[in-house]
Amino acid sequence: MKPVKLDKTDLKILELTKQYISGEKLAKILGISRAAVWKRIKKLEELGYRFSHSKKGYLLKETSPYLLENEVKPLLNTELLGNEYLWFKTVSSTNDIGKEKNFPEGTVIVAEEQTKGRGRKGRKWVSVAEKGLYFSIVLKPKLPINKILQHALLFPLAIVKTIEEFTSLKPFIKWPNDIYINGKKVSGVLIETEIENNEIKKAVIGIGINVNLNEKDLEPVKDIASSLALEADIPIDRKVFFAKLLKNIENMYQDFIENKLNVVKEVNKLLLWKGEKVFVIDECKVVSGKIVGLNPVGGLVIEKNGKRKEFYTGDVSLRKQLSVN
Ligand code: BT5
Repeated sequence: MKPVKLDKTDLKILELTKQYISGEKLAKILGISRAAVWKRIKKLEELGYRFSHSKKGYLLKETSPYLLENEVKPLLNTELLGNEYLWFKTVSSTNDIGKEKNFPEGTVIVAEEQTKGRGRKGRKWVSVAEKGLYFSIVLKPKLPINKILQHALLFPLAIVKTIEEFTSLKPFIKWPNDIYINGKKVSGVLIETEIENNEIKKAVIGIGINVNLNEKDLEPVKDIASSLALEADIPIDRKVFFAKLLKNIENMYQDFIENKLNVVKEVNKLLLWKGEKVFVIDECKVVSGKIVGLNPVGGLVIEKNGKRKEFYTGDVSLRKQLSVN
């Protein structure tokens, strides 16, 4: 699988076809044959652009709905995230790509569709083509391992902030990595890290967000999942949302690295099921209790009969609806 990028000639075609232009004239300006022009138009159509072809020539009628670099970059005002930007129409999992090579920090890998999208512990992530956001970011934070959990909580926090900026919805964070709206999951984060000398050497942050999925799309996870569009009752512009989210992640990441953001405090305010009775499943061990909040390093604190227990990994479910995947 290779990432797809438009080259200068493709971009020039998009520019020149904003008005009707004949194939002959296009070929002349671009210094290529008419057959080559036709081939490129075909390629652009496969990438979601729509042209009208008539006696007058070509006219760009619709821009691509895909999160291609040339579509997203003009909306993006980040310094680090997206400097290296890889777009795939289909991929097994964007995290697999992120782990493959030594990409520079800030590399963003995005796909319209994943054939093997995954959650934690090998669980499946439903990735319906062109309707969600499926992407990974490569970071090299050089943080000590006791900050791993706080670093991980940063991403759900940035997702919540972006949803709040975009809609009037009230998202919550289900510790440690899910976003819930009105009791349903709309997003999940999968972080895969390489540790060396007790430091995070590389982290691949995989983010899945149900942006414009409808009920039928969510059939495999019905009853537990929803999408931003379903909850907000309006379609969401994926390109603008994505650019905003990357900016929020970058800002929060930089603030966190510079000790200017107390992630635990912020996530504590957004914690799902605080004060409610839950089960925590951690490596086959099931513990029940009431959620108290987070401890200073981001671990989940549960209380039962006056005794407190702290968790650093695991899955939380409400006592009344225990679900083990
Ligand atoms: C997660 O795992 O929630 C992490 C999901 C991360 C997905 C992104 S997409 C880009 C990158 N590339 C990847 O391959 N993955 C990342 P976990 O907490 O283990 O939750 C998985 C569970 O969520 C599943 O077992 C289902 O119950 C549920 N689920 C699956 N697909 C869903 C969806 N689209 N929306 C809501 N819930 C879903």
